[in-house]
Amino acid sequence: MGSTHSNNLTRHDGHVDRADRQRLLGQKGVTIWMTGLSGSGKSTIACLLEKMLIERGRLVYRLDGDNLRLGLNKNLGFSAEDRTENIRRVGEVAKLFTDAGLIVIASFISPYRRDRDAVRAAMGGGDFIEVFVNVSLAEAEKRDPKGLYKKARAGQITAFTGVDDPYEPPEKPEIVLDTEHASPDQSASRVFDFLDRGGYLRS
Ligand code: ADX
Repeated sequence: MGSTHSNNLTRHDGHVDRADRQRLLGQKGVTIWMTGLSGSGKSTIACLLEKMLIERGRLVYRLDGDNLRLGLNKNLGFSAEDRTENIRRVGEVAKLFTDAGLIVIASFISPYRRDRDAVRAAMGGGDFIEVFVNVSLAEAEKRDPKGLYKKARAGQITAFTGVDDPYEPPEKPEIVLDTEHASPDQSASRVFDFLDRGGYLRS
């Protein structure tokens, strides 16, 4: 590895730690990782959950695929390599925000199991809650909120997840949301209850 890479570095701890920040905020840092097809409802549920948590007086921050691809990840496309790098970077951001004591809601297609598992492995036990936002391809395609499935079927977008690119569902997610049969509000409430019961909403 060349000299521009991570050689000769020493971690430097300050005088304040995560427990101090969590006490200050009255909550526990955690990352809620929502994975699923485009059009599954990830962003809709994330926004509702964010609102519920703010109304409860909790500090939450949303990381969303489309949004981060406009900034931090604007140099990445949709090849398998770029998706892996997208998730790696976002995972590192989520880890930092979790250490800051925030409740992070990350919504990314994150189609590869190994990429999601790598984020989980990098985070502390209980810090990563995987939420499978489950919908059939037929239903996602029927919703097609951004008109992207139509474009993918017409060959105007290639490597579109579910059409001509893979999606690997989680094997052991903490939560499965069935967005074909539950409303976005019901799905957001389920995640909220999981956090509440798990003690994340107090320090
Ligand atoms: S991921 O696969 O790397 O996790 P991410 O969640 O960041 O994807 O971004 C997905 C969003 O990018 C979709 O919601 C859609 O709006 C847009 N998009 C554009 N091209 C593609 C594509 N080929 N496959 C999937 N999503 C795409």
